[in-house]
Amino acid sequence: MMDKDCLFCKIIAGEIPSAKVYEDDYVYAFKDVNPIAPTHYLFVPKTHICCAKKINAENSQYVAKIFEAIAKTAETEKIDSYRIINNCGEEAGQSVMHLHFHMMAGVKMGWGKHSLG
Ligand code: DGP
Repeated sequence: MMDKDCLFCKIIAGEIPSAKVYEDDYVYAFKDVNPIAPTHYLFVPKTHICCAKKINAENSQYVAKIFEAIAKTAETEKIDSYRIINNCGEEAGQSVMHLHFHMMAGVKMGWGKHSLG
């Protein structure tokens, strides 16, 4: 089910243009408009799920398909090392309320308290 007022549903439907990097029956992926790494893609389910909080037994297949899609994309584009991030909720940095996983690569990444906030 799509949500007619959702930005990413409109991108999936082609109503708003995007730079597609991957697509199958379950998943659409495109370049983040505001990249924070040399490679920065967004992987989204082709159904409206607002956020990780709403993943359940009925829709978790989409999450599995997204991780398959990320692995395929990495293989095709020969991306050996990458980070996958999901922001859930406003304080965690979620700004678009359609479940999405950031795939980022191409830079040495830090880890630890200093990467938050
Ligand atoms: P988050 O902050 O985790 O909700 O990530 C949302 C991301 O979506 C953010 O990195 C910028 C990206 N974004 C927002 N609007 C658009 C858009 O219209 N097109 C594309 N390609 N990316 C967008």
